[in-house]
Amino acid sequence: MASKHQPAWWKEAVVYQIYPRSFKDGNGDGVGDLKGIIEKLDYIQSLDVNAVWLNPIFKSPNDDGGYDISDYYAIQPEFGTMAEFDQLLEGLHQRKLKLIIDLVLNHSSDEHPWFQESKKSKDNPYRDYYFWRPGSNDLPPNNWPSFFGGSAWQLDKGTGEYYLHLFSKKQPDLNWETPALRQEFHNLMKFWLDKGVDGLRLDVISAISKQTDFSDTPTDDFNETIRIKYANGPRLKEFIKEANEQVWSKYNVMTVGEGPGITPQNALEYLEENEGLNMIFHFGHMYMDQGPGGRFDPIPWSLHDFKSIFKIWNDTFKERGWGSVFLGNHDFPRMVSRWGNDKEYWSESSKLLLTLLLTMPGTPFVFMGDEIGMTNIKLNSVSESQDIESQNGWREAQKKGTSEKEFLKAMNYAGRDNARTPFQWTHDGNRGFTSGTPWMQINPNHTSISVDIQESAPDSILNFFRAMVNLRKLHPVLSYGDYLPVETKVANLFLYFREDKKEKMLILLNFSNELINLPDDIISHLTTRVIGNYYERKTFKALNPWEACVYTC
Ligand code: ISL
Ligand code: CA
Repeated sequence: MASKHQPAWWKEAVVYQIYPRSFKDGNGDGVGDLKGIIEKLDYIQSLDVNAVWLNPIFKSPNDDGGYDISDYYAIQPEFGTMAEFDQLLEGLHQRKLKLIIDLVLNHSSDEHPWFQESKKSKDNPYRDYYFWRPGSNDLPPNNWPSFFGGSAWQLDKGTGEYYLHLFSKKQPDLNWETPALRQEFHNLMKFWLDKGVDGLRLDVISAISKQTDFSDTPTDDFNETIRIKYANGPRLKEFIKEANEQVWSKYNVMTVGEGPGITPQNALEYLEENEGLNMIFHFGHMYMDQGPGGRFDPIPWSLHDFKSIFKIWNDTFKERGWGSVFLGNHDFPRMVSRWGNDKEYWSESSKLLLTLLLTMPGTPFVFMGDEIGMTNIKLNSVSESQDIESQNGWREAQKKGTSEKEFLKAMNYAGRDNARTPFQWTHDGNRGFTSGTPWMQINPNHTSISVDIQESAPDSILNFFRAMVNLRKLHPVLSYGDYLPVETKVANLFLYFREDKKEKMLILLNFSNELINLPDDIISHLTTRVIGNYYERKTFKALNPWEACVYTC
């Protein structure tokens, strides 16, 4: 069946996400920076990826890992200078690599001049760049909870009103109802696109249109509140369409919107050709193991649910729009610790997850470190966390009488620190990341998980990743082909075909520590194995623990 999707670079790209603070320190202050990334351009190119997504690199008090921007036109001084940014962009382009920057337009830092002005008085010209509302009887305007615990409203004594902050109180939400604010952001996007940036990752874009009646949320389920109250606001489509008309349509730019709260039912509304975004990050699988209390209320996940979420989304984008696939990023625990087995089957399950990521429909986004199987880190106290979401989460948990031991368990399972430990370049200490003292402790298992160990080992995760990326490039069916999941009663088996008019491939994944016998009708398809994470298949009739293999049929 011919693909209905028009070809585009970003549909065929494999994107590599870099969290600059933790990738490579180029000046010895223990904090990753642009100079460090420039030093590692040849490594990035050796991965055979096509684009790099940088988490925010703009001036920020760093209350939330740079997602609190105080100057959208300036590089975070800790990360370097605009000259180094230009050098990095040039270095990427010379290697035929594209650059995607991360713009945070739902909120700014409270140290941004706009907010400093806005809070001065009720009639300040910048007052309506943010949302201010009177409370009542010392209570906030409504019951909305922040993503980071507590109320989403903060009282400002200066004018006696509350301002909205869906995230930390140092991240006041911007008011997109104000045309001057939207114009400011159109100018901002043009500035960075004129410099030659190839893509925009738009942070929490699903929340930029607010329901300005600010009525209470009717539910205690946080992810439900995101869906019905924070995301999918009445003017969201309009604001995206306007940005497309005013800016994106004038550039050959890829736009990917981070869309917490966007659903399979409404996603295509935001991806209309020439009106919408090119693609979105959706979170069905990423919230699957979060209970009603959100991240620090973990619940077991099931492969059954995991499979049905992938089916729902792959069906959504079968004819129109375009999907994105990620299994980890800077906001979630390491994929091999969360979905795999980072102990006895650390290598096999890392490779299995990379196989899934790189054989699914949609553009794969690989989080730095997952190509070498970096794992979660075990913090011994909450005070070791450097993530405001965990620190605030602990503050809220204490109010409910949760013990530190209990909270620490949830934090070590689900917290974002897991994804932000320094990249493990060498097996001997911090030297691979920094010549100084790293801003965050490096995972002690760097002695066995590091680039220098894996670079020359033919069966390493790193070299499997390279082979898997290459396989995806050689077989357009893995980008544009149909997705045909195989129904199976076997709980831990994940099987699916990818098919187009020229080719049919079968992907077999065993999400368990046990040997699994394959159904007979599957075995008949097993002609040529093109890649696998076990040297040779001990038996045709079964999959080894955490075995992943791809066959052409
Ligand atoms: O971490 C989450 C809460 O469970 C995610 O849902 C995340 O907060 C949400 O998807 C928005 O993430 C983005 O915006 C945040 C920032 O902290 C995240 O790092 C960023 O990816 C506020 O800017
Ligand atoms: Ca540095």
